[in-house]
Amino acid sequence: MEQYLKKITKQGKALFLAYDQGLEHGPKDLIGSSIDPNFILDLADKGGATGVILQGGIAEQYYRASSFSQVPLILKINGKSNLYQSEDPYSPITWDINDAKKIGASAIGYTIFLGSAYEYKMFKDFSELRNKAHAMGLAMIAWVYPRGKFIQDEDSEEITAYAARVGLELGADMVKIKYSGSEENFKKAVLAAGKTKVVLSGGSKISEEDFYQVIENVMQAGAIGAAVGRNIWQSEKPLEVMNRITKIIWK
Ligand code: FBP
Repeated sequence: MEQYLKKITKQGKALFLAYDQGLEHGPKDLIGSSIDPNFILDLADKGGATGVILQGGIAEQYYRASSFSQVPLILKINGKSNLYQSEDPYSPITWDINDAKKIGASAIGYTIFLGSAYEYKMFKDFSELRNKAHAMGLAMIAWVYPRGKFIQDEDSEEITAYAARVGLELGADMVKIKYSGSEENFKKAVLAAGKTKVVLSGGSKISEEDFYQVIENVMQAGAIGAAVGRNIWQSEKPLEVMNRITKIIWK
């Protein structure tokens, strides 16, 4: 619901700097300066992000203690490593939601692996966390990633629209979904999400020009913005990339 999104949007649009990949993928993703959480917080601040996405440990040790805490914190409240490669993934809760405000959170992010054998557990976790988040005045963002042995193509038009719809059905204020290949395809996902706002989930690093085109396409399709990690901080000029993305989102 829109009332919860005020803190993490500007004129109804959003650009989140995602930085939970150290848990999801390991330090191999965190090339160059991006290994240092302070570098990311500085970047989020200078690049005008409307939110920074962190796991609780980094939020507690860096965000709370920093002068950058004017960039709203989106606490990523579940996560898993990629060392145990289950055909059907489950992402456990990693932080106590009751402490979310203590570390300065404005919103909660939760991953659902749609189609996994453990989907039912993630639906249950999500629903409980959502109710608590709203009672605390925090927005609830669902990362909905179709994944598991029954998912043939994680990025197809149909499955992406299904992921977006699940965000609406489960009462997410915002749903974060992967790119489905074209503006036309993505439009169907935005339509399926109804009143739940849609943001693009960045994905692995591609050429900067190609990435700007993806942002352009999803904005044309009706998304309100993007949550981007690797395509920003794996660039040699991360601030420049953020500035270009910002221009597309707020044009
Ligand atoms: P990126 O822009 O780097 O893809 O970050 C978005 C994100 O959702 C992160 O929050 C998360 O760590 C990562 O993607 C997970 O990606 P996957 O599960 O596809 O490996």
